[in-house]
Amino acid sequence: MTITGGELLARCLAREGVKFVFGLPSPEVDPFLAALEDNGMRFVPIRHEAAAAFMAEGLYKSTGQVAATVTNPGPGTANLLPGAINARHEGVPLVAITAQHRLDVVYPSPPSTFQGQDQLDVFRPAVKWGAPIFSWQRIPEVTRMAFREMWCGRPGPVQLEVPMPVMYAEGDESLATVLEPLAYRSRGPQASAAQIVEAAKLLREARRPLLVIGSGVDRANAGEAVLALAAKLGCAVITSMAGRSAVPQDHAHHLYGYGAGADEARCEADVILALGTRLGNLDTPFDKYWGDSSAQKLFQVDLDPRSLGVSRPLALGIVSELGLFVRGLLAELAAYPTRVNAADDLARYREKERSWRERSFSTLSSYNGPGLHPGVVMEAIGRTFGREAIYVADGGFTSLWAHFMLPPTRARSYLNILELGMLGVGIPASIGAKLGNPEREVVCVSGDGAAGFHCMELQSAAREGANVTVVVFSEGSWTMEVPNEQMRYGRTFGTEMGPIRWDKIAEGVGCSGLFVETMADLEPALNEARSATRARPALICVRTDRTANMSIPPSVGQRFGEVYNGPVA
Ligand SMILES: Cc1ncc(C[n+]2csc(CCOP(=O)(O)OP(=O)(O)O)c2C)c(N)n1
Ligand SMILES: [Mg+2]
Repeated sequence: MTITGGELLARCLAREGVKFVFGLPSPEVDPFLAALEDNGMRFVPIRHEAAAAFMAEGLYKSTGQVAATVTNPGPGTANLLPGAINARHEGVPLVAITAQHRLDVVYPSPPSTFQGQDQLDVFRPAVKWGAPIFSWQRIPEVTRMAFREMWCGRPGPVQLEVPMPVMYAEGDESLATVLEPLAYRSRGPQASAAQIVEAAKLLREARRPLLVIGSGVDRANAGEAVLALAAKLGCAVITSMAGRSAVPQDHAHHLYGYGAGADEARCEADVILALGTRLGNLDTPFDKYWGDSSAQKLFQVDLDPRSLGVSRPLALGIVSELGLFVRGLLAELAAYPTRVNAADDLARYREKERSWRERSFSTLSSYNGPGLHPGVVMEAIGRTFGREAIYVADGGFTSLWAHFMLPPTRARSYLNILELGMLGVGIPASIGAKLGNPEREVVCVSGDGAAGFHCMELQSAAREGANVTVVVFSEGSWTMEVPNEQMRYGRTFGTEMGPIRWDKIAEGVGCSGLFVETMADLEPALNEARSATRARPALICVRTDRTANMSIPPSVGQRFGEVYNGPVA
């Protein structure tokens, strides 16, 4: 039997476990779209191609599943570009299928070509790898190359450029071998036995060991193994901002990265094991927060050698899949007694964190206006939806309040924009998360600046039955940009956005819309949204106060200043 190139491509993606394809239809890709359902895949049309990549991100971060995007030649593929750049920064695997015209008008495309452009060159710096597929016969092979590249090191987007005639070409299916993933690529790097012995020795001999973990642990779903290691070592676990859901934030061994307890733990540690984190700017990897690097041994384990030793000197760097590594380490340490003498240190750090939190957030409980305080609103959201929900945070200061106040979550259940920091990812990412986790509640909390980028995807959500709850912190302002302008110029420019009734926008695209102006109305509205999502997505427009939004703890504000300007003595 003969099959089209589109059908063959669909078979290749299905064999890799792809379940969702985000994008828009066009004649160039119709043979592919026509084959999706029969191959167990769902086509989810979007309202902007960048959002296709953001949906894939929400799906991946919450489930580990890879998705594909499909975009037409020219404009659709151009719109995907920011999505690809973001996926690259966030470490999100993604197969971007960019359609191309017939071969006699491309590479090079003459100026006369409608919607013509050389898309491989446009995408080269944005994707990990990209290639054209010029014949039906090579579809399985080039797709295998793409997946191999995608999973090599830190995951990221790859591009397959498929000209229209290749999609429509027919070939005998018996000539197309579609291999199982493990028939052409490895499971991921694994630490050697000798490296595990060396790592175990470092930890055993440490006076004050410490674990610092990032989003890599969450992606590897290795949080429980890390907690078992912390229990064995009797030490603290600090999560990076992006790795918030790697372990529950209220676990007895956990320390909040920006708190005073974590600062003390890092500065006192003689051996730090960093797992799945690049120790990036947001970790403020300066001696004042980390201690004297010459007196401290840092060892770091990551999927990607490019992430090792980037910002602090290393005593040992190991390239490994994290779950395998931590389980190997636990087996190696099993013969040794659990360290109990570290408990006093841990208790001291935890107490320091508790009093830091009390100092930093004491004004919240007594806050009585004007308007609603975003921190207080976040607490109420957390009380209503609880720790079983998936939270997606977007925005400037608003996302910091989410980070401070939302409840501890399960693994892979707190999604944020902390690698590239791209505003607007939140709403589409929450839709992707909901599609991948239809049985769970998904709540997107968003600044009103961030919400504006992709709020049209609420219509995609309504159409697809992805019944998320979105809470927009509506203060009419790009508030995170205010303090620097005020401090340096004594006035603001460009931060004023004007009022928007987000609930009305939501209603207009088939969602339930709710509007909240007083604290008394908040909890009833949250509950109403919760029940409304049985039928459709819900959006709550909450009138928050922008002065309150700016009142983040001074110690965190200072650190953010240092992210931009370097350490202050
Ligand atoms: C796509 C994009 N454009 C611009 C920025 C720079 N930026 C960072 S925070 C911010 C303000 C965000 O406003 P909002 O989402 O309302 O959050 P708020 O700070 O007001 O809580 C801006 C413009 C960015 N991070 N991403
Ligand atoms: Mg705002």
